[in-house]
Amino acid sequence: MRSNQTHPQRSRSFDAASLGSTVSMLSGREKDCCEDCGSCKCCSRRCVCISVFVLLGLAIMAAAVALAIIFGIPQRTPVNRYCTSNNMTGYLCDDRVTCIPASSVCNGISNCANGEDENSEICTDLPKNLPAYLIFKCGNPQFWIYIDEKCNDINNCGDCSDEVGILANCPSCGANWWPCTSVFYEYCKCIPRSLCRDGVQHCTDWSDEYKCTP
Ligand SMILES: [Ca+2]
Ligand SMILES: [Ca+2]
Repeated sequence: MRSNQTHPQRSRSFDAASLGSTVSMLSGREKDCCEDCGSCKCCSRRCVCISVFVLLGLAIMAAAVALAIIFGIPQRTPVNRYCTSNNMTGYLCDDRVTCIPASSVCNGISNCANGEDENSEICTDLPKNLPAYLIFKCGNPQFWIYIDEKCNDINNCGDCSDEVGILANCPSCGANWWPCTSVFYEYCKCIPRSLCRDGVQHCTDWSDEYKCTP
Protein backbone atom coordinates (compact mmCIF):
# COMPACT_ATOMS: atom_id res chain seq x y z
CA MET A 1 0.00 0.00 0.00
CA ARG A 2 2.90 2.38 0.86
CA SER A 3 4.53 1.91 -2.51
CA ASN A 4 1.44 3.06 -4.32
CA GLN A 5 1.39 6.35 -2.48
CA THR A 6 2.58 9.37 -4.32
CA HIS A 7 3.85 12.69 -3.09
CA PRO A 8 1.80 15.45 -4.65
CA GLN A 9 4.50 18.15 -4.59
CA ARG A 10 7.29 15.92 -5.85
CA SER A 11 5.13 14.63 -8.68
CA ARG A 12 4.36 18.18 -9.95
CA SER A 13 7.99 19.29 -9.58
CA PHE A 14 9.28 16.72 -12.04
CA ASP A 15 6.40 16.57 -14.49
CA ALA A 16 7.99 18.39 -17.45
CA ALA A 17 4.87 18.19 -19.61
CA SER A 18 2.78 19.62 -16.84
CA LEU A 19 5.34 22.38 -16.21
CA GLY A 20 5.41 23.33 -19.88
CA SER A 21 1.66 23.48 -19.93
CA THR A 22 1.64 25.73 -16.89
CA VAL A 23 4.24 28.13 -18.37
CA SER A 24 2.32 28.21 -21.61
CA MET A 25 -0.88 28.92 -19.75
CA LEU A 26 0.73 31.68 -17.71
CA SER A 27 2.14 33.28 -20.86
CA GLY A 28 -1.33 33.32 -22.34
CA ARG A 29 -2.72 34.89 -19.22
CA GLU A 30 0.02 37.53 -19.26
CA LYS A 31 -0.88 38.28 -22.83
CA ASP A 32 -4.50 38.65 -21.89
CA CYS A 33 -3.50 40.82 -19.00
CA CYS A 34 -1.50 43.12 -21.29
CA GLU A 35 -4.51 43.49 -23.52
CA ASP A 36 -6.85 44.24 -20.64
CA CYS A 37 -4.62 45.12 -17.74
CA GLY A 38 -7.13 47.39 -16.07
CA SER A 39 -9.55 44.57 -15.36
CA CYS A 40 -6.94 42.00 -14.35
CA LYS A 41 -4.89 41.65 -11.20
CA CYS A 42 -2.18 39.49 -12.71
CA CYS A 43 -0.24 42.17 -14.58
CA SER A 44 3.41 41.34 -14.96
CA ARG A 45 6.21 43.90 -14.78
CA ARG A 46 6.43 43.88 -18.56
CA CYS A 47 2.73 44.71 -18.90
CA VAL A 48 3.09 47.57 -16.43
CA CYS A 49 6.06 48.96 -18.39
CA ILE A 50 4.12 48.87 -21.67
CA SER A 51 1.15 50.54 -20.04
CA VAL A 52 3.37 53.28 -18.63
CA PHE A 53 4.87 53.95 -22.07
CA VAL A 54 1.42 54.09 -23.68
CA LEU A 55 0.16 56.46 -21.01
CA LEU A 56 3.31 58.58 -21.36
CA GLY A 57 2.78 58.82 -25.14
CA LEU A 58 -0.84 59.83 -24.69
CA ALA A 59 0.19 62.45 -22.13
CA ILE A 60 2.74 63.95 -24.56
CA MET A 61 0.16 64.06 -27.34
CA ALA A 62 -2.38 65.71 -25.07
CA ALA A 63 0.22 68.28 -23.98
CA ALA A 64 1.06 69.06 -27.62
CA VAL A 65 -2.62 69.56 -28.48
CA ALA A 66 -3.07 71.79 -25.44
CA LEU A 67 -0.05 73.93 -26.38
CA ALA A 68 -1.31 74.23 -29.97
CA ILE A 69 -4.69 75.42 -28.69
CA ILE A 70 -3.15 77.86 -26.22
CA PHE A 71 -0.54 79.38 -28.51
CA GLY A 72 -2.33 78.85 -31.79
CA ILE A 73 -1.55 76.44 -34.59
CA PRO A 74 0.86 78.10 -37.03
CA GLN A 75 -0.91 78.55 -40.38
CA ARG A 76 0.47 79.17 -43.84
CA THR A 77 0.30 82.89 -44.44
CA PRO A 78 -0.72 83.84 -48.00
CA VAL A 79 1.93 85.82 -49.84
CA ASN A 80 0.93 89.44 -50.26
CA ARG A 81 1.30 90.20 -53.95
CA TYR A 82 -0.35 93.58 -54.04
CA CYS A 83 1.73 96.14 -55.92
CA THR A 84 1.30 99.26 -58.01
CA SER A 85 2.99 100.29 -61.20
CA ASN A 86 2.22 103.56 -63.03
CA ASN A 87 -0.54 104.15 -60.48
CA MET A 88 -2.17 100.85 -61.46
CA THR A 89 -2.80 97.94 -59.15
CA GLY A 90 -0.78 94.92 -60.22
CA TYR A 91 0.48 91.50 -59.20
CA LEU A 92 3.87 91.08 -57.53
CA CYS A 93 6.04 88.22 -58.81
CA ASP A 94 8.16 85.92 -56.65
CA ASP A 95 11.21 88.12 -57.14
CA ARG A 96 9.33 90.75 -55.07
CA VAL A 97 10.34 93.37 -57.63
CA THR A 98 8.42 92.73 -60.85
CA CYS A 99 4.89 94.15 -60.77
CA ILE A 100 2.83 92.91 -63.72
CA PRO A 101 -0.54 94.37 -64.78
CA ALA A 102 -3.60 92.69 -63.29
CA SER A 103 -4.78 91.60 -66.74
CA SER A 104 -1.54 89.64 -67.19
CA VAL A 105 -2.58 87.23 -64.44
CA CYS A 106 -4.10 84.00 -65.75
CA ASN A 107 -3.90 85.17 -69.36
CA GLY A 108 -2.18 81.99 -70.52
CA ILE A 109 1.25 83.63 -70.71
CA SER A 110 3.93 83.35 -68.02
CA ASN A 111 4.70 86.99 -67.32
CA CYS A 112 6.52 86.30 -64.05
CA ALA A 113 9.88 84.52 -64.33
CA ASN A 114 8.63 81.46 -62.45
CA GLY A 115 5.19 81.49 -64.02
CA GLU A 116 3.48 82.09 -60.69
CA ASP A 117 0.98 84.38 -62.42
CA GLU A 118 -0.42 81.30 -64.16
CA ASN A 119 -0.56 79.13 -61.04
CA SER A 120 -3.55 76.79 -61.03
CA GLU A 121 -4.27 77.80 -57.43
CA ILE A 122 -5.43 81.21 -58.62
CA CYS A 123 -6.34 80.48 -62.25
CA THR A 124 -9.01 77.86 -61.66
CA ASP A 125 -12.61 78.95 -61.25
CA LEU A 126 -11.97 82.58 -62.21
CA PRO A 127 -12.36 85.05 -60.68
CA LYS A 128 -13.12 83.24 -57.42
CA ASN A 129 -9.49 82.41 -56.62
CA LEU A 130 -8.02 85.71 -57.75
CA PRO A 131 -7.07 88.31 -55.14
CA ALA A 132 -9.97 90.76 -54.85
CA TYR A 133 -7.73 93.74 -55.63
CA LEU A 134 -7.15 92.41 -59.17
CA ILE A 135 -10.78 92.46 -60.30
CA PHE A 136 -13.63 94.91 -60.85
CA LYS A 137 -17.27 93.85 -60.70
CA CYS A 138 -19.29 95.40 -63.53
CA GLY A 139 -22.70 97.00 -63.17
CA ASN A 140 -24.09 93.64 -64.18
CA PRO A 141 -22.81 91.41 -61.37
CA GLN A 142 -22.52 88.50 -63.76
CA PHE A 143 -19.57 90.20 -65.44
CA TRP A 144 -16.16 91.14 -64.15
CA ILE A 145 -12.99 92.62 -65.59
CA TYR A 146 -9.42 93.06 -64.42
CA ILE A 147 -8.89 96.21 -62.40
CA ASP A 148 -6.53 97.72 -64.98
CA GLU A 149 -9.36 97.58 -67.52
CA LYS A 150 -11.34 100.05 -65.45
CA CYS A 151 -11.01 103.68 -66.50
CA ASN A 152 -8.97 102.80 -69.57
CA ASP A 153 -11.55 104.51 -71.85
CA ILE A 154 -12.48 101.16 -73.39
CA ASN A 155 -15.89 99.61 -72.81
CA ASN A 156 -14.72 96.35 -71.24
CA CYS A 157 -17.84 95.65 -69.18
CA GLY A 158 -20.07 96.09 -72.20
CA ASP A 159 -22.40 98.48 -70.41
CA CYS A 160 -19.74 101.18 -69.83
CA SER A 161 -20.04 100.69 -66.06
CA ASP A 162 -16.24 100.42 -65.96
CA GLU A 163 -15.91 103.88 -67.52
CA VAL A 164 -18.98 105.92 -66.60
CA GLY A 165 -20.81 106.33 -63.31
CA ILE A 166 -20.09 106.25 -59.60
CA LEU A 167 -19.17 102.57 -59.63
CA ALA A 168 -16.06 103.18 -61.71
CA ASN A 169 -15.55 106.77 -60.53
CA CYS A 170 -13.10 107.45 -63.33
CA PRO A 171 -11.27 110.74 -63.81
CA SER A 172 -12.00 112.93 -66.82
CA CYS A 173 -10.68 112.00 -70.25
CA GLY A 174 -6.93 112.08 -70.66
CA ALA A 175 -5.07 114.50 -72.89
CA ASN A 176 -5.14 112.14 -75.86
CA TRP A 177 -8.89 111.58 -75.62
CA TRP A 178 -11.91 113.69 -76.67
CA PRO A 179 -14.87 113.78 -74.23
CA CYS A 180 -18.23 112.87 -75.76
CA THR A 181 -20.87 110.20 -75.73
CA SER A 182 -19.67 107.63 -78.19
CA VAL A 183 -21.86 106.08 -80.87
CA PHE A 184 -19.65 103.02 -80.97
CA TYR A 185 -19.79 100.09 -78.59
CA GLU A 186 -16.04 100.15 -78.10
CA TYR A 187 -15.94 103.53 -76.34
CA CYS A 188 -18.01 105.19 -73.64
CA LYS A 189 -17.36 108.80 -72.67
CA CYS A 190 -14.04 109.42 -74.42
CA ILE A 191 -12.78 108.68 -77.90
CA PRO A 192 -9.18 108.77 -79.06
CA ARG A 193 -8.27 112.11 -80.58
CA SER A 194 -6.77 110.22 -83.49
CA LEU A 195 -10.36 109.58 -84.61
CA CYS A 196 -11.25 113.26 -84.69
CA ARG A 197 -12.09 114.71 -88.11
CA ASP A 198 -11.56 111.40 -89.85
CA GLY A 199 -14.87 111.68 -91.69
CA VAL A 200 -16.63 109.11 -89.45
CA GLN A 201 -19.06 110.03 -86.69
CA HIS A 202 -17.85 108.77 -83.30
CA CYS A 203 -19.75 111.13 -80.98
CA THR A 204 -23.52 111.43 -80.77
CA ASP A 205 -23.21 115.24 -81.10
CA TRP A 206 -20.75 115.01 -84.04
CA SER A 207 -18.29 117.02 -81.94
CA ASP A 208 -15.50 114.69 -83.02
CA GLU A 209 -15.92 115.99 -86.55
CA TYR A 210 -16.61 119.67 -85.90
CA LYS A 211 -14.97 120.64 -82.59
CA CYS A 212 -12.25 118.14 -81.83
CA THR A 213 -8.72 118.50 -83.08
CA PRO A 214 -6.43 115.52 -83.36
CA1 LIG B 1 0.26 85.86 -67.36
CA1 LIG C 1 -12.55 99.81 -69.61
